[in-house]
Amino acid sequence: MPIHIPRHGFDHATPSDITPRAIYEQRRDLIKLLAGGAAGAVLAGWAARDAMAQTPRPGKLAALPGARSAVAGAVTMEKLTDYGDVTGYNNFYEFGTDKADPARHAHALQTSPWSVEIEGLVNKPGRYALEDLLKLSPMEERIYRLRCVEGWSMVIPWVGYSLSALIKRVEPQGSARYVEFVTLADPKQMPGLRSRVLDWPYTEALRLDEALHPLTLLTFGMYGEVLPKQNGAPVRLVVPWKYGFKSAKSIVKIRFIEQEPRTAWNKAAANEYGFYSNVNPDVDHPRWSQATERRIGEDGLFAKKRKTLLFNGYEAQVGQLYAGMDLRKNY
Ligand SMILES: Nc1nc2c(c(=O)[nH]1)N[C@H]1C(S)=C(S)[C@@H](COP(=O)(O)O)O[C@H]1N2
Ligand SMILES: [Mo]
Repeated sequence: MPIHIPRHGFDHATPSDITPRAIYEQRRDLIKLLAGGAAGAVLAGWAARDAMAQTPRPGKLAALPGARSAVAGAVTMEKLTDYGDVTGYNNFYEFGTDKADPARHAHALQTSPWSVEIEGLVNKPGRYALEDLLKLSPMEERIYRLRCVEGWSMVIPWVGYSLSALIKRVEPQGSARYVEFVTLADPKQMPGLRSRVLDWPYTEALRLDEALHPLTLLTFGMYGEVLPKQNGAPVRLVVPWKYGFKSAKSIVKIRFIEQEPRTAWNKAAANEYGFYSNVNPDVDHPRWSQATERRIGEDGLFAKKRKTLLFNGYEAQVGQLYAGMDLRKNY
């Protein structure tokens, strides 16, 4: 039975919040140490429960707990965005362009059975069943900021593991330079495909070193549960230092290629959506500034604005990937 934690106990990352977290981490380390011993099974159970205790579980979908991630930059102490906002205010154009459309229409999405085809320049191509992907590496919880190109942001506790675990498993060949993500495009399930707003299927891509970066999360859940359909069930990407549209939802194919591919948004408006799309307050979108953002749920819809951070605040972790590159040209 999941233990119930009152929401407000976790909503505000105040200094008084930080001490219990530190104690909690020490306890986890202790549990890990002890878990090797005879009482291992019981203690592992406690550890799993501890992981759950980090984040309030909404109790709406199947549980998918993840242990606190050890990856640097995986946790922000900012207040989590309300689950209702994270599941009610979405971009998922396959279900319509209005922010409320995905929550309204995504229930039609069949997420089981599901598989992801791995193809292109790898030694181990093939169709990977979702069940096998779920077991490929231990689940971690990562609290990441998601910064949408339109100027809003959220803070979400995602559950998944580094995409690098899967990439290493399929053994990219030396010529593989880019990783492309192809998402589901089924007109029977997705009413938004009737509109020509994008060239379906929605595709995205990363340079191989970006895809291998430990922060790049192959994501199966959020808030301790499997992903809601409007958030990209059953498997999506989350690339926290890039604008949200790089984080492709409902992935059906991962392709290893040599040349930088066009992406769905790049095809729609190349001057507005470059290949890199790293969050950058100094490079404006042609039609609006990127210097600030509004945090969903904070002080009303159009109230206070926050300063947008270079690489969405993950510069220490990912800045090196772009050393020597002109970020104005490679936007
Ligand atoms: N397949 C697909 N993936 C997608 C999109 C989409 O329209 N289709 N929208 C992107 C955009 S613009 C953003 S900001 C994020 C939003 O993710 P969220 O709704 O879980 O917050 O998903 C991204 N992934
Ligand atoms: Mo977005």
